[in-house]
Amino acid sequence: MAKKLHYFNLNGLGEAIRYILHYGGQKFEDVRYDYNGWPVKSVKDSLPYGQLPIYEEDGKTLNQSLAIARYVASKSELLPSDPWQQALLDAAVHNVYDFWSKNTIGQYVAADPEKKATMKKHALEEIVPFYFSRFENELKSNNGYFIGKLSWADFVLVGIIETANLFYNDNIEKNYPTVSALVKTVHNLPRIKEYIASRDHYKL
Ligand SMILES: N[C@@H](CCC(=O)N[C@@H](CS)C(=O)NCC(=O)O)C(=O)O
Repeated sequence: MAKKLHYFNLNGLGEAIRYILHYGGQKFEDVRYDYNGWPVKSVKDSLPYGQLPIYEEDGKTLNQSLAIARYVASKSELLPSDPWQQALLDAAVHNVYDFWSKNTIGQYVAADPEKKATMKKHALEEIVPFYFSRFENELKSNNGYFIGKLSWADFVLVGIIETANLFYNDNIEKNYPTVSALVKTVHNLPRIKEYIASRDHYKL
């Protein structure tokens, strides 16, 4: 079964999918595009909605990072069978994406240094505390995970934290011990550890 993930040579919305595939021992081709050389017109024009990530399997194509992550999670034993637990995880990943969208990272990247500093301050002092105090409570009351055991939503949270840390050059989870512990747990999973040791050092 030929599987391919197309994304930038960055963590972004692709890293959780890579983690989930590696965690489940799913063989896939990790196709990466240079973020700074984007857009490559011929590639962009070939994408269903002009954006990455894209997942391919047996000639079929899927877009939308959360749909891809959820699908590959179902093959990596990271999606529970109980519909209520599935719904809790869907809510969790949307909460994580809501956090990320509040950061308006496209505007941040394009901003001058002064504006960048203001935006980063707002993110670290307003957006992160609002969401991370909630993530912290949710994880703390569920044995350190979103639903009491490792699931795809945990990977989505860790992927977004890494992305925010790359853009802000910070460690946004530092004041949230249960969130920090989850990041460490995920990084220490044997197949994830092996993948991290082999991957590029991401830079913007
Ligand atoms: N809702 C989509 C958003 C995808 C998205 O924003 N992709 C960005 C990278 S993170 C992209 O392809 N940017 C390049 C472009 O729009 O040309 C998803 O979750 O997959």
